[in-house]
Amino acid sequence: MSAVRDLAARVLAGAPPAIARAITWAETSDPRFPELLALLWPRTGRARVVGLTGAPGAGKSTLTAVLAKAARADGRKVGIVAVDPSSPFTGGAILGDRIRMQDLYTDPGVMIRSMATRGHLGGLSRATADAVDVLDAAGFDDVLVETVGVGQDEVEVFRLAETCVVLLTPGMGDDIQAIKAGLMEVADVFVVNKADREGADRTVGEVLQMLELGEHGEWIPPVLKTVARTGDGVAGLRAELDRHRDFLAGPAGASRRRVRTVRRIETIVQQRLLAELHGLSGSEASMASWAGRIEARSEDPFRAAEALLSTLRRSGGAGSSKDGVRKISHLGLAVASVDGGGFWDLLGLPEEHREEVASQKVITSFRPVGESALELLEPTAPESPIAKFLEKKGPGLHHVCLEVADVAAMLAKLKAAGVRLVNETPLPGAHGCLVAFVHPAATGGVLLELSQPGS
Ligand SMILES: Nc1nc2c(ncn2[C@@H]2O[C@H](COP(=O)(O)OP(=O)(O)OP(=O)(O)O)[C@@H](O)[C@H]2O)c(=O)[nH]1
Ligand SMILES: [Mg+2]
Repeated sequence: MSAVRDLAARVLAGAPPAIARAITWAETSDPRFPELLALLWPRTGRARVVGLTGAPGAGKSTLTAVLAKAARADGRKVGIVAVDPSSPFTGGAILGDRIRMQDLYTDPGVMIRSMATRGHLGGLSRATADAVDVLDAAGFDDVLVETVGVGQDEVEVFRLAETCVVLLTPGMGDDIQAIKAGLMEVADVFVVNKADREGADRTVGEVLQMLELGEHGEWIPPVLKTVARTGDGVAGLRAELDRHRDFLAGPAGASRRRVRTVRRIETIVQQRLLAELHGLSGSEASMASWAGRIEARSEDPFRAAEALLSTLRRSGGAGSSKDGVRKISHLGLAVASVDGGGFWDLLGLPEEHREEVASQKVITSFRPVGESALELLEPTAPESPIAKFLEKKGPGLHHVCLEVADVAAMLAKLKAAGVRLVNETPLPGAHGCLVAFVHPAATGGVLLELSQPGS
């Protein structure tokens, strides 16, 4: 079994080290993650995802812990994703009056994971969405996502939850202004936490007033009071979360899910395009020179973006390109001996060229077919990849080879897109070509050779 399949199987079986590793792959944009997610995807979509956001210190972690404990009491498995560098979930454990977070850390039915907020190239929401999917596939019934509701990134993260809870605390009029701007339209439930403090009712009143002025659809966000430290009001909050889940089971939920899925695709496309741009040779210099001209006011940002986009398109988007694919170079057939070619002679496809390729430990025999060719491959040593192939699968189609103009550029592009490669740098092949192989996992099952003709 491949390493990725093996990891997927262990994630699906709920093994904590495997889950942690899979989330690390998501976080670091590991090139194997797309393949992993493809294996996990059919088993996602079952977890209930609730996001909690609010100003630093509003009580998000405390409330998350209380919700997690309540879910555990119902026998549900809980995943917690803390997208928050200062969260107690990242730093260790805190002690509330009644809430012992340590219990969560030692409970095998709970998995707590913090996400670093830096180093995602703007892909924090993508990485978090991926982490949530991993937990979902691993069988966690509830996934709670805690974020500090400040930056744009965090709002994006928050949007990926099915139900978004915004926490406020008494006497935070300014925060309400801020929330109005960014979170108003994504909040499904408002919670005024620390209701043991003075002014909670006034804050509730302010939110209600704001809701009356603002626009909302069919769902009118409820405004609740909680004391996360003691658990007061949490039963009411859970009831509202249930009610919202029921609401989402209807048509409004379907359209909301659709918006979220589309955003998800868009985020990936956006990141891929940027990665491809950065992977183009000379793009860094070109970017810097555009920036210089823009700052000197001889060019403008839109023209720069347009020019860079057309470079990208030329470099391979539509396949019509400098480093793009030109044709099928040949089909590689594994055989015990290249001498038994009578059948191909009968077809009128005589051998044109025979050569030993040391790097692959094979003898190759080329029989041209129009613009392409058949390449018969005979192993020269037991450790030759062809010998192994013959042993495992017997003679037959071994690979498809596409001719590209620039194999290094194509490899860079594939790598940037997270495609699994057998060779990250080109090797010398037959005919003086430069070649590299792409893993069958990336191509739908067939080993793919990329070959750049020798000069
Ligand atoms: N009085 C009172 N204190 C609370 C309540 N809920 C949480 N706290 C306290 O508020 C402090 C911050 O709580 P956290 O749960 O860490 O808040 P947070 O929003 O996760 O904070 P950050 O992750 O740092 O942004 C802690 O000392 C909690 O014990 C509450 O309902 N009443
Ligand atoms: Mg916290």
